[in-house]
Amino acid sequence: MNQQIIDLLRKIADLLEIKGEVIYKILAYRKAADSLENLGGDIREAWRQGKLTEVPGVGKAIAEKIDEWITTGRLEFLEKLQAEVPGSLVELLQVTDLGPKKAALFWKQLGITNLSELEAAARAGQLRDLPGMGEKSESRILAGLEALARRSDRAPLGKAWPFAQELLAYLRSIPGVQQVQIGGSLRRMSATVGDLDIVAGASHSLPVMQAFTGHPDVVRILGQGETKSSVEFSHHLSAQLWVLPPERFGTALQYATGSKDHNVRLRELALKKGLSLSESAFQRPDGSEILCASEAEVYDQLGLPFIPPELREDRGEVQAALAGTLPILLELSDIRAELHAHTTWSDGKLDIRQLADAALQRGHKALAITDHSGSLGVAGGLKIEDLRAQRAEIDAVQAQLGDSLRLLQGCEVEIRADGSLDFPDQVLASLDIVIASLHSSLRQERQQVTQRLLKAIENPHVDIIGHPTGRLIPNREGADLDMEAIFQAAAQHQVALEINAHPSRLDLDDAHARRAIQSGVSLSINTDAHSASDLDLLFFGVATARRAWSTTEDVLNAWPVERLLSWLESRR
Ligand code: DGT
Ligand code: CA
Ligand code: ZN
Repeated sequence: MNQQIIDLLRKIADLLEIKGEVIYKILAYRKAADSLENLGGDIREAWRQGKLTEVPGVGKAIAEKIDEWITTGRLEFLEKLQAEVPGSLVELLQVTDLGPKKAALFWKQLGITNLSELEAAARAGQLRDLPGMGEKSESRILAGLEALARRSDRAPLGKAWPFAQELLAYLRSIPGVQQVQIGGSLRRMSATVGDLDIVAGASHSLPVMQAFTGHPDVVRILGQGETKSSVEFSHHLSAQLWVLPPERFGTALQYATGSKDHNVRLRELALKKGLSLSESAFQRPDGSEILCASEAEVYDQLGLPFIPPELREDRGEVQAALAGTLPILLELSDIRAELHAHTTWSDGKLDIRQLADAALQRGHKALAITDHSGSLGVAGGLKIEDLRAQRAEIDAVQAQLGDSLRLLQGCEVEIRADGSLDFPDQVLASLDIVIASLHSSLRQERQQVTQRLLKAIENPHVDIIGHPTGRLIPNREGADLDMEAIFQAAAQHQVALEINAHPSRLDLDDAHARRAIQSGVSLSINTDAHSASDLDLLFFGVATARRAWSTTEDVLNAWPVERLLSWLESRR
């Protein structure tokens, strides 16, 4: 329900924008959608209590529309709007770099209303002659369409995770359910997930299955059985639920967590011990069973220590477990510092004091204020002249905070298209920490964009490279970088590479982060916070680092703060 209302408001905003409506109206819908998304509670409940207009950004007009939609299941305003602007046009906005202006152009000039018509027109070479287009932008659109097809229906972790939590809470509330856990790629914390896999332990499966298939967001039942059912939800996510007796919960959860390749390894090990392994039990040749109520018992039965789900990708974890060389993985509570965060000095929502309070609340011991440098127009970046006043403010807040939190003055300095940095060296030298990031010209040739990043790594003032590839999940691939060259240079110059924890980035990804570690590069896991709640995204970054076999030693901001500070000091 929440998601449907949020999607509805976003759709209105997109259609208004394609229509060419004044910007403040469009932003009003987006703001309301964001704010409802952050509400944390049930929108229908707020509606029932007549409290919708108390949600920031939800005015009378929008509250009335939500009311009409909940009460009647329809929205006249949207129907009228779709009579003017075809609703299917919003599909086009999923294509990377295709905004509402272009969508409007294609529609008005060529009558394109959906993705397949867009693809046909692009293939026929009809887009290149439109105003503001060209052969290059036409082929970019084709590439975007291909990327979109490739990603198929995989949901980003940041979308699947909160929905799965809702679903787990729902299932836990069903009488007779003793345990419920998420499995599958979501439990392994993959950056995107194909579907949700959930395992419940209950003596009677029928009531649990009925509650599952009867969930209010279910639009289709894909399969229904005694131990397994699967459904599709309104926002394109599907889920399967296994229900087994509690004494078999361990094997079921292990099976459903996967990955498939990891499970194949475990079954091989079981066979060597003369056992077969399935989701319901180990079986001896005589047909008798060994039941496992917990997952740890499954691993124990195979003579293995518990293998954390994030490692279960058949990337050497079973061999390491057998050899007793599994890494002691980094944990969320090991992170002591946020090294990438924005304030009102650029595009952040909080001032320095507010951000510091939010970091303190989350147990951080150090916080770097890293606002954007000036050239990144959209982000309202810092001018060189601003840095002195910002330093004074940081000093003043530091005096208020005392020893509780160490503040650092930093900057997220833009790597320009030619590889030079936005601030001159003597300015960078005055800062406590420097993150260099690419935000534009990501589609340069491999050699050119790699050189750009290498040049930034070689700058003696740069400490961290922010979101190194610039990918955006689900639909913008990162820059075409020679990653091995980047890892070598970063190791040589002792520049850390970021795992940007925002679920739309997770950049470096798990595979790159693992290669980085193997190459002797330090990582920095940062949220790139623009608000207080962004600081909580750290969880996704830590999960990605765990998938990369990361220990505390590999991560700057998991070091004791004194060590981090002396590392920074030694580089100035
Ligand atoms: P996804 O949904 O594409 O992001 O990836 P997973 O890993 O969640 O895979 P999914 O949903 O197809 O299956 C869930 C789990 O079920 C998987 O992680 C392991 C188990 N599984 C599925 N098919 C097989 C199979 O053929 N053999 C074995 N051993 N396990 C399987
Ligand atoms: Ca799955
Ligand atoms: Zn940033």
